[in-house]
Amino acid sequence: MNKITSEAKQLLNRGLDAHLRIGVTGLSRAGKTAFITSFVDQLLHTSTHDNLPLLTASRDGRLLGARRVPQKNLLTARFNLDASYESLRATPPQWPTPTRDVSEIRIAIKYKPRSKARKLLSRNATLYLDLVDYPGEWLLDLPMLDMDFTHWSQQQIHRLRQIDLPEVKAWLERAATLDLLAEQDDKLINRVATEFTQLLLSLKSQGYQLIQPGRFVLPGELAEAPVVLFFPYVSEEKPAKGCALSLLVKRYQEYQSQVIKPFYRDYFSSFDRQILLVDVLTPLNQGEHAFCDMQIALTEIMKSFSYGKNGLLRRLFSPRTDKLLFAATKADHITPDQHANLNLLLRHLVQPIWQHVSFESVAMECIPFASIQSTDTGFVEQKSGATPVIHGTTLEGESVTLYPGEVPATLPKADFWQKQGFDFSSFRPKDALETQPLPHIGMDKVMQFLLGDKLR
Ligand SMILES: Nc1nc2c(ncn2[C@@H]2O[C@H](COP(=O)(O)OP(=O)(O)OP(=O)(O)O)[C@@H](O)[C@H]2O)c(=O)[nH]1
Ligand SMILES: [Mg+2]
Repeated sequence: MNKITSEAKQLLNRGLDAHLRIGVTGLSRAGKTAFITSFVDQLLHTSTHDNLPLLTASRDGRLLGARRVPQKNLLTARFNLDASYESLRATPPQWPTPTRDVSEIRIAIKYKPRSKARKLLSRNATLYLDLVDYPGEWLLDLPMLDMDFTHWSQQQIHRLRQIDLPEVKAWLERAATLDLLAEQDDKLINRVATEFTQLLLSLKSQGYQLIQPGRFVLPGELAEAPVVLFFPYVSEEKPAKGCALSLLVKRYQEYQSQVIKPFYRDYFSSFDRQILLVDVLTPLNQGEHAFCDMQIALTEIMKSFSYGKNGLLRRLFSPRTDKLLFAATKADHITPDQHANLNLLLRHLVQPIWQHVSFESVAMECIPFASIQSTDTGFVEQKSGATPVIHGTTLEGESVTLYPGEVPATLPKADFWQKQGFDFSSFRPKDALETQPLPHIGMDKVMQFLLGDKLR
């Protein structure tokens, strides 16, 4: 009894355990908005539906209900749940529109505690949950904190030279004609920087994910500010005061101190837990260049999670994340027999971080799932026996039944790309009723990992 009372006292004093701040990230179109919408929707319905059997508190009937409450952080935009619902409940249903900035939503979850200590305090307990949606692209900027302008420029130009596209060549040739040591004019810099941003946007639209600086393509409120108007430029000589190159260097340094650092300080280091959403299937379908690029971008992103004692992040800020989930999204695009392969492939992709980085008691897991299931699964009889299929409505409104193919269980080799055996279509969400929770695959497993222990 004494032990329980002292635990109860601790809980009272800490009070903190009743709050959980979860960072939701992923590259563009990874499925963050769909995820947060479904996460909240599942919680709002859990007292009336058996929609989360793998979330222990829900299975045990201890979740009493959930509701949206005003967020604490007044400086961040509110996650627009109503807009998402509006799209999903439109006729025909549509996916929510792309988002470009940080936003958050707070949910209060009321539950019956199982832990004796908590029961002593109260019969019902409340967990306040903040879900913060932020673009994974912003994590790609972390390595820039460790590089000066010259080093960064060398690396960028080297990277760009490896991309075989006419627009990249044209920009590199143009940049090579500039003499920024002689030039004083900031108009020229602004013009070339705008062209550089256009180039990054064009790369992004062609499936390239490794875009740096990340804010150039997702500037949020910084659009057109001088701090996002610079570009890589290599010079043998040191710039004299007042020349155009010194201006570039200054803007780069401002970007480091006024854009990258505040993001890590104000957001990243405040997350208790993080989920990194990875859309493995779209690049798998787009081909080798898209897949390799996603793999490199993911490796860069994961550097943000390597808190190791001497890691850059640990030195600058002290992140407090104790759980990190890698989740393969949109698993409703493949047949259930391929989910295990999708998970294995994700494991291979995140291997560099899993293996080499000391996580200092950060628990990790990989899960394949679908936030909003837009297909049904079944079998069709063929001569060779029953073949698993998925059935859904394409974005163009066509009803299709197909076997999308096998997901490779390891990183695909050259022969996979030659065969290109993967047939991926985008599906429209199913009709959604207000009274029913959104259909999902494995959201309960995701939730159990992220907050199951906080609902005991
Ligand atoms: N079938 C299926 N498609 C999904 C799912 N989640 C997301 N999608 C698809 O992926 C697209 C992008 O999803 P979003 O949730 O908007 O992705 P995001 O990460 O918020 O994208 P940005 O805000 O643009 O960075 C959607 O428009 C859907 O086409 C899912 O669970 N199932
Ligand atoms: Mg979004």
